[in-house]
Amino acid sequence: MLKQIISIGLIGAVILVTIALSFSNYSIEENVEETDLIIQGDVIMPTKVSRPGCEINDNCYIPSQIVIKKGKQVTWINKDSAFHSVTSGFYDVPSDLFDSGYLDPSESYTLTFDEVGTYDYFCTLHPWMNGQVIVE
Ligand SMILES: [Cu+2]
Repeated sequence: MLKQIISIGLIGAVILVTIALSFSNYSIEENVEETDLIIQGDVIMPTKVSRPGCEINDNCYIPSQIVIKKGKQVTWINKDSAFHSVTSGFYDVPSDLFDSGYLDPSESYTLTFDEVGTYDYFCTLHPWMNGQVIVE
């Protein structure tokens, strides 16, 4: 009888530890994803995005979505050999908030975002190039 109680207790403890571990693993994965999203840095226009295809994996701008705090800057860098732009809105519906003009290869463009919001942008030369800045 005592053995049964002990073994039931042990099984219960093993189940509890397993549940606790699976929860802790889950929260670690969540943290990694959040860290990936919160990037206080640059957005790159990589090579070959002047041809369609980058939109399939949403990497015409890398990262295509950047989350920053209010008042922070974002710097875009053109690492391609073609011209690109960072222009607010969508190709069909530009929003006139900002426009880098044509960025030469290796040229960069920096904006400061003082207002909370979601800012979509695109490249005026390549309609498939889309990105988003989220200001919190
Ligand atoms: Cu472009």
